[in-house]
Amino acid sequence: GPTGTGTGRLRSLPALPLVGSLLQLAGHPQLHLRLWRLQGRYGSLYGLWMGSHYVVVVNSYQHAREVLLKKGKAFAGRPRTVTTDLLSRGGKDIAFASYSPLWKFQRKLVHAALSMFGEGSLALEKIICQEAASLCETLSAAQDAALDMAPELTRAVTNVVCSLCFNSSYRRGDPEFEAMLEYSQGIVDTVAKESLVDIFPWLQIFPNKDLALLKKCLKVRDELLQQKFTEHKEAFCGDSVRDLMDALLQVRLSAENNSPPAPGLELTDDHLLMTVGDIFGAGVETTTTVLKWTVLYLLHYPEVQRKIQEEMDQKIGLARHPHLSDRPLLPYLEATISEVLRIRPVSPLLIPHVSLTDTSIGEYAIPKGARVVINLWSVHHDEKEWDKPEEFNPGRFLDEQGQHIHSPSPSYLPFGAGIRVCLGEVLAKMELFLFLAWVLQRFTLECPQDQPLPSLEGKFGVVLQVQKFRVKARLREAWRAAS
Ligand code: HEM
Ligand code: PLO
Repeated sequence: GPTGTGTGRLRSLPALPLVGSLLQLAGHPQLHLRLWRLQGRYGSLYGLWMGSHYVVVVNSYQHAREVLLKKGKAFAGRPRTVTTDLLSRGGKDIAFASYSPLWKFQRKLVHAALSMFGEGSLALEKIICQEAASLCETLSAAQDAALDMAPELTRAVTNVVCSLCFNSSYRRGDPEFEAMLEYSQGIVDTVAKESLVDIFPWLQIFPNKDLALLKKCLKVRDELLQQKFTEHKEAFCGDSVRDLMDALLQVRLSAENNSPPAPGLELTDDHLLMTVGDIFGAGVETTTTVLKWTVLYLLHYPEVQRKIQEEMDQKIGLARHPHLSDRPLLPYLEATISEVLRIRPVSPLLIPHVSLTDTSIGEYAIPKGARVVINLWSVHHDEKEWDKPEEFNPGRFLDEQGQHIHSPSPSYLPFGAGIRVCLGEVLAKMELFLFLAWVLQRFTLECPQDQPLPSLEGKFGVVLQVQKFRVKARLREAWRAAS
């Protein structure tokens, strides 16, 4: 039929009163895979009921682009759920707050503060390189041991975000860092994963292990954030802006000086606190996850690792360390990062969107208030768009000469798109490039001899997590000889 008329009736999974379509979804911890497979029976766009909430699932890039870009504003809302309301104090952050004039203002401020500090600033490159050097030292010291790299990768990434947000960093074994690792894991394990309390809010009144864990972790996080915030407010004088926290305090101050905020348009301390919580949380969990996935794929595809190293030896050599300005010189490394972001999207279902008006997707009418889940897993594994989608092949992102990186399909949206596009794309890409370049210039990563290759299966949640695995980081002969 004609498109854009919004008259069609969307196919829906069968639903029962009260539980909705839960029976078809129950018992599937890997929700992204379940929703991907349901396409076989219901087509790429279908509806379902999560308790009393109507959910539309989008599995094709055409519909994803329509929701995110063409009708971005109509779909810029976010649902309120029990767990994300706890995390963000009722949506006072950016990621889990619904669309409003205040949210728009807040997002603009953060964007400005991030460009001022992060992106394009030499200071940030220096911080990342410092952390990369320290990571390499730790790997050197652990020569030939079968090492769980996760804590060291996390510390490196955390220190970058910590410098950026709070102008501080953590040493190895710092108890505050250990506490942070623990609470953040607890939050990732419990928040925004379509758990039963989020589907049936009334379940909160019963004791619930996940909810108790989330509350305990949030208490630790809140104390840590509050302490940083208080320190910054006390030291803040307006003319020296040391970090993102200062930048937010300053832009709030100057906005207020220009004109006192209209009622309801006021950025409270809670708003600033939750915003920094988002940047800090997203900054740590996403980038670390991608680094872990990359290391894991390099163990499975040693020829990819070899090619990255050959490219580096040719273009940079071993006499100096890699810089951000080397990015155009290392297209194969860039392509590898792109391929990791495709094959294991950090955020496999994005964050749910909500329609703010009666609208449509394709020829189907979508009522106001519908939750829209973009299944990025489906979009990145669509056989019509990707040749052998489960195959890890960085080459698909390179042109014929292998010199330039390009997106081979419009079906590639690792950071989302439109009004709700990721705020940290530039920062994340800087970190991924520098950390990987530093490590691979010096080390070859291998699977410990006596162990099977670790599984490539992710664990679904607010980010697609990697299962724990061990690595041997062997100092390269060439590097040894050169130094
Ligand atoms: C949102 C991906 C790193 C901050 C998102 C979304 C995706 C995404 C898919 C959701 C878009 C949507 O709901 O439509 C990624 C990936 C990353 C990454 C793949 C790493 C490779 C970061 C970093 C930061 C960050 C380092 C911190 C500076 C945010 C924020 C949002 C967001 C604040 C919410 C935006 C909004 O709701 O308006 N990201 N992200 N992300 N990201 Fe990232
Ligand atoms: C990660 C655990 C932290 O303790 C809290 C936190 C804050 C922001 C969240 C992040 C977590 C997970 C990844 C999210 C990010 C906002 C945007 C990002 C959801 C829960 C993505 C990939 O969409």
